[in-house]
This record gives sequence, structure tokens and C-alpha cells, in this order.
Amino acid sequence: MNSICDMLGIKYPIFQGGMAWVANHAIAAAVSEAGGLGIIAAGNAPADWLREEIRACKKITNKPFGVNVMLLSPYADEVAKVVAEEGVKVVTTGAGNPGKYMDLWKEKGMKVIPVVPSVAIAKRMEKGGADAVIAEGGESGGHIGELTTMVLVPQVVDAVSIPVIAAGGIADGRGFAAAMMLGAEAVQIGTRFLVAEECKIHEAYKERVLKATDIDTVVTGRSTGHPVRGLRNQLTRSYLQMEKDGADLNKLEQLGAGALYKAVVEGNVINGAVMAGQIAGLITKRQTAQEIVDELMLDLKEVMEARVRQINEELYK
Ligand code: TUI
Repeated sequence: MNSICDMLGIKYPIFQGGMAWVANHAIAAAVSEAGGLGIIAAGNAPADWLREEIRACKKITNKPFGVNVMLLSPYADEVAKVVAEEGVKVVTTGAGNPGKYMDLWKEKGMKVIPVVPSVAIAKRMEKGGADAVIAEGGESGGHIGELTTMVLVPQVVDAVSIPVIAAGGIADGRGFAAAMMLGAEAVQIGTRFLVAEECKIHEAYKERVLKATDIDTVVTGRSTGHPVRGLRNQLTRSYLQMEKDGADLNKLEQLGAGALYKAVVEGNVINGAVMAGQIAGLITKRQTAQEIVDELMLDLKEVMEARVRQINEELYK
């Protein structure tokens, strides 16, 4: 059996990305019901909100689901406790080192799977007791590292003995197959789930994702040390201009603060942060989470088999 499916008790090696303000119990439960691993994103939300979301998720599904703890959150300490108290089986982390919560989570028998942007951080997480790591390339939406998925995944696979989940730039069977060929045991997909029927973000956000082309994302915040990828709009233009002009950190943070909420909840896709990955250009249809998961699994098999056939017939004839 696939090591990640085995470890987590899921049917298919597909994680839904823990997208702040986006990934609530509804989409997480739908992905888990479809056989993948749904993930509720704590983002910057208070711990009580998360507790309710976890309970709501358990009402819809008996299948395993995870929680993503965003380590830059002002509520990270309380959120870490709630995740342990509520008996969540899987926790993923982003935007930092989860070291100080490791004992609490491991005592409860939870599986801890940090997102890592480099080999050095992957090794540190393995040493610290992580059960697996998500190697996330800079093609991803949101807060990103420097390396692409193509170069990060095989180097992390070689550097650690725990399973590796690939993230960044994966939205169909071809990307899924490529990630598995790089040595990943599973994939994490964010952007494609933005347009899932069960993903209750503002319609304007979904429309921007559906209409995006290959070159529509930009990275802001490289100068602040918190690079974030999203769809180009008035916000990203102002932000990049201010960075170019050498604006101070406080001013930039003011511009960014609350920007994701503005886009996701209020549908302000002009002055809000429409975080999405570079693969948005490939995403053109709305589907249920079940349809997305089923199609990914079907296409993975087809792509793999067709390529092996082609290679055998053409290169080794
Ligand atoms: O976390 C993400 N993506 C995100 S978080 C987010 S919300 C946000 N809120 C406020 C400020 C910034 C973002 C939107 N998108 N992806 C996982 C990820 N983790 N990407 C990069 C990292 C990362 C970076 C440094 C993980 C570990 C790390 O260093 C660990 C260490 O040892 O310091």
C-alpha cells in the first residue's frame, strides 16, 4: 500500500491544501469523503473558531481529516492546543518551525506533517520527529519558498527517510504523475480545490481563478522576507510599486493586512489578495470535490500507463 495512505488511513494520496480563510470544514469534509485528506486551515483565526470547524467536520465525515496550523498566526499557541484536545489525527504546518508543539502533538499520537521549502528545513523537521514532510515549490499560491517543485521534491526525497508529499503546480493527472515520478508518495493540491462546489469562497474569487492564464500570478513581498503568490490586480501592482520605492515594512504590512479576507469573503478581487498558484491557468471547470479526486486518480493511471507504453514502444524497441 502507499505509505501515506497507510499512515493516515486514507484511500487516495491526495491532500487538499490548508488554505487560510478558504479551507473550512465543508471543503475538508468533502475531500475526505472523496477519499483524499481534507484539511481545515486555521490561518489567522482564533482557536474557538477552529474548535467549531473541527466539530462540524466530524459531523459530516467519519474519515480522517487534518488541520493546518499557520505558524505566523497570533493564535498559533492556542490553535496548537485545540488541535490536540479535539483529537485531530493529522496536523500540517506552514510558514515556520513547529518544533515547540511537537511533544504535545506526538504524545497524542497525532501525525505531524510540516510544509518545507528546502532540504535543510526538511532534515530539521525529520530530526524533530515529523512523520512526513510536504515539499512545497514556489509555484504554489500564498506564502512560498524559493525553489520550484521540480527541483525541491527529488532533493528532499533523497535527503530524508520519511515520506514526502509534493505540492506546488499540481492540478491534474500529469502533474500528479510527475510528482510521483520525482519520488513523492502523495500530492497536495490547493488551487484546483478553490473552484470545488463545496468550497464556499466568494464567486468573484472563483471566476478569477477560472479565467486566469499561465502568466497571471505574481509574487509580492520578496523584499519583506514573506513572499506571497497571487493573481495580479490593483493590490499587487500597488504593493510591488511600494516595494520598488523602498517602502518601510509597516506600510507594506498595512497594505497586506486583511487583504486575503477581503478577496475570499468580500469578493474584492481588485484590492484583496487573490492567492493562487501558477497552475491556475490550467483550471477551467467547476466540479465537486468527489469529481476532482476521481478525475485525478483516473488521469494519474492513464497518464502513467500511456507514457510507459510509449517509452517501451519508441525508446526501447
Ligand atoms: O504557509 C504556506 N502558505 C500560506 S500561509 C498564508 S496566510 C499568511 N498570513 C500572514 C502572513 C503570511 C501568510 C498563505 N499562504 N505555505 C507553507 C509554507 N511554509 N511555505 C513556506 C513555508 C515555510 C517557510 C519557512 C516553512 C518553514 C520555514 O522555516 C522553518 C524554520 O525553520 O524557520
